[in-house]
Amino acid sequence: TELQSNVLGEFRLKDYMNSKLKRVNSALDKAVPVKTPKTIQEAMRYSLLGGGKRVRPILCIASCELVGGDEASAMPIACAMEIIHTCSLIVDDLPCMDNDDLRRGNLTNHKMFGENVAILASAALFCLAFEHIASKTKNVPAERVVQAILELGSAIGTDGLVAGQFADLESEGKEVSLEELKYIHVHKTARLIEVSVVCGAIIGGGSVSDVERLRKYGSRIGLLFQVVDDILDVTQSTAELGKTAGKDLTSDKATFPKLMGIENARNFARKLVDQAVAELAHFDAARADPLHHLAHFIVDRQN
Ligand code: GRG
Repeated sequence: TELQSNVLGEFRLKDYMNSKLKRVNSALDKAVPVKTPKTIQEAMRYSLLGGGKRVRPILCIASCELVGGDEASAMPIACAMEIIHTCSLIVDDLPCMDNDDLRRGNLTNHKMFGENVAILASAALFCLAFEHIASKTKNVPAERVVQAILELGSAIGTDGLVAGQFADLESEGKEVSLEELKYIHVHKTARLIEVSVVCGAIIGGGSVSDVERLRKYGSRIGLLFQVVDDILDVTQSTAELGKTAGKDLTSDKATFPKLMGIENARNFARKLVDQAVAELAHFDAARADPLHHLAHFIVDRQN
């Protein structure tokens, strides 16, 4: 396995991520079989299987393995993270929200299937996520599964994703403070990443203190993810200036570089990655390699 080769030699994140990605994609493919109503199933599959880095499921599995669990136990809930993520992207792209035509280089779900189908596909994906955890998780004590479902539910509702999206909507056209911007992204982006790590640790049988350390790790890399996204928006739109100007230059959306300056945003990103990695110091170093490198992957990524 990836961990064994890691103990023997140098850890290769690319190989690790690619092998996890393949198995996550194959599990996701099986999670939504083509059946009736065909249009809804097709719309669900269209958004779920149309690319994406699969960062959340990979983090979930890596966290489970860090505390001694195995990939198979975490796979159903790891898939649920990607299913919920996809569902939130479909909603976020709708005309009544961000009104986007493109997602992951393809037409958005409502552009492809119409708004009515997109909403139904999103609702169906949402239900599927929980059904999938309950029906497909094997050889894990039921208390762990229930605890993980509780964590997931509370991370995406009014204490999580929905709260972040709502704060984002309400901030439109207004001056946003750094505190408000953090609130938006802690809820909108960080909580799903955090809960992916937390649920992996719970399913894998991590102790309470392991879970809490990994929760901190997850919250830092979750926020880091958005800070880096904002930095990439600036650097990539500057690089592409003249071709297709990036979002950051064409909208007055608040971003970390805008509110704190690009250098401070970079420093903030470094601070978050350091804080995240510090939480891993309590674990066996070789076992923590995947999460260690994943944190650096998030800060170094180019898309
Ligand atoms: C219906 C669950 C649900 C929520 C409703 C719409 C909404 C509330 C929340 C939207 C949250 C949102 C769109 C957050 C942005 C998250 C984000 C950073 C997306 C980009 O993630 P990547 O880079 O994308 O992981 P890929 O394409 O690689 O998956």
